[in-house]
Amino acid sequence: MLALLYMNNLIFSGMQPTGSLHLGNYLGALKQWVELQEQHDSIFCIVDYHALTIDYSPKDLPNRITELALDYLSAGVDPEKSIVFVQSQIPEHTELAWIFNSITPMGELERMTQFKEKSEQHKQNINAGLFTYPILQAADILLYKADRVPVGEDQVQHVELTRDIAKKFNKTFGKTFPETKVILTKTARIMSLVDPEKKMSKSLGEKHYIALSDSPDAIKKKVRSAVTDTHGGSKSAGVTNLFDILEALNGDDMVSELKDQHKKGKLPYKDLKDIVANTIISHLKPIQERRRELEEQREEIGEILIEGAERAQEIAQKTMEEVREKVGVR
Ligand code: AQP
Repeated sequence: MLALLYMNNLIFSGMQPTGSLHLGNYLGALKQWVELQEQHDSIFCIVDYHALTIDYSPKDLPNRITELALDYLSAGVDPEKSIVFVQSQIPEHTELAWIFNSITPMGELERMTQFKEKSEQHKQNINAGLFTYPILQAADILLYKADRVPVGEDQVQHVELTRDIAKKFNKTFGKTFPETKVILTKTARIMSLVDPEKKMSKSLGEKHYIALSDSPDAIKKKVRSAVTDTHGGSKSAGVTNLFDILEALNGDDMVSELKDQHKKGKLPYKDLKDIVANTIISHLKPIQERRRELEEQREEIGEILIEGAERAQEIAQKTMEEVREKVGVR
């Protein structure tokens, strides 16, 4: 159990409960969370307030939160080793976000690529929350004084902003927060199977991603239809993506041999795709089995999240006492 002390080399990360997780979420973030928790104190959050910034169903949200918790645990996040909790259970997240709102220049937020992309995708609902999303994210991270944030490449800009906010706060009010850094995997950006110039993403549609819950047949079908020779060049973005997926799941050795065969023209795309599909299937099998077991114990998921929130709030309250004092709102 955590004492009322900040932890060294603390890891913090989170995901939104916005639907089923895909291979990009897994290889960019979740897989490394599971590895990192063995060496570091770790906090993994379900960031439900972030999910309110795009159209969603209030009726479905509680179930989505449970589903995401199931995804975390079945992938190997261990609540005995890490704190797992739901963001909205701890009001200090939004309290700190408000304070950060008041020190973050509008111009910094206007530069954020995710805001530009999401504004394009959700033209009917460009709300202020979507704009200030990275400030809430900075509050999520800094509330726990986290040193490292394991995320995919698309989130690097937000973590850089978190660092800028920490520096600005420290300069204005005195040293309080660490200058948090990102931890990326070697393949921090998994691309869409159909449009390999874009990152694998739920909102592109089902054919673009492998869901962690996809059946072996669905995986084979999706990988077989993956785009390969888009530019007719020696190695297209689609082929690179298939090798990246293999490397992330299987390590370097096997992949360098296959790359060699590919270079020599001895690896037909059909064979490469079969290897990729089978590798994904065998990697996801134990995760899917574990998920089926955990689905039988849904009430325990609620208890894990309550206990996680209690542990997280001890730290959050301590930070906010310090922050309130420093900004003069005691
Ligand atoms: N394609 C990707 N490659 C590597 N990492 C990725 N992540 C997301 N896509 C890729 C990482 O997954 C974590 C989850 O972040 P999120 O909850 O904010 O989900 P998201 O990025 O919004 O996921 P989608 O599929 O892209 O959702 P939509 O389409 O709804 O916007 C983060 O660490 C992220 O970097």
